[in-house]
Amino acid sequence: PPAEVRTEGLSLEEYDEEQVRLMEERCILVNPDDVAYGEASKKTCHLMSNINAPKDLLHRAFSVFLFRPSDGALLLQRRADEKITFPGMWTNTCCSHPLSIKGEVEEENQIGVRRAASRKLEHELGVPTSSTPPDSFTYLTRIHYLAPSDGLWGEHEIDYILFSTTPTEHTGNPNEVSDTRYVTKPELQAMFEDESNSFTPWFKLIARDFLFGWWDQLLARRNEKGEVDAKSL
Ligand code: DMA
Ligand code: MN
Repeated sequence: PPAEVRTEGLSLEEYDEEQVRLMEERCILVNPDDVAYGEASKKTCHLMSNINAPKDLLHRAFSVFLFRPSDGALLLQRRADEKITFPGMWTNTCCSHPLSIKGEVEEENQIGVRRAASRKLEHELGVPTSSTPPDSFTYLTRIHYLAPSDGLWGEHEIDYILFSTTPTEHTGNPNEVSDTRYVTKPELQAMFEDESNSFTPWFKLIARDFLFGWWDQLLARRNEKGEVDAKSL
């Protein structure tokens, strides 16, 4: 195999070619206070051998929750089987990383993370970036979590949680997403109770600790037409 897939003594030749290519993206390394101090490849950042002590590698990420404005249903995606980490699992609308590139390393008003969210909503779900300008996202909080995927791979992130109620259409990029579904709160509860579904660990964590409370507030603040607006949070 070519040299670039043999780095760190690990062959990626068994994996999807496009997903292997994306492993060369440059993520932003941060300390537990989210102070950026460098960059490393997506591959380096997601190997458990680098996440575990003593390396303790931690990087910056975001999780978008897109709600349909007309009724407040949440758009879920199922990760493609091609994904190297957490394949085939149901999760929130879109997750990824701000990259160590001009524009996405900027921190004021979470602008870099907002730009990355807009970029990836288009890449994964075909949402035009024109419908997701940076100020269309409501930043709620950031969480620090660690979750192994399969022993070799995992996540260790400071994850910025963004809500959006921007009106939009979507289509799944099949290399990223194998299914999408709008769910109401009770429909999501029922999905969680059905043991045949698998969910990403960060989605389960965010749902348990934050999502349902904020979703209640979103629905409680509907306007006279019954529409939800993430800016009301
Ligand atoms: C990484 O998501 C970000 C979080 C919050 C888990 P991902 O694995 O979907 O990233 P990407 O789409 O860049 O592969
Ligand atoms: Mn990550």
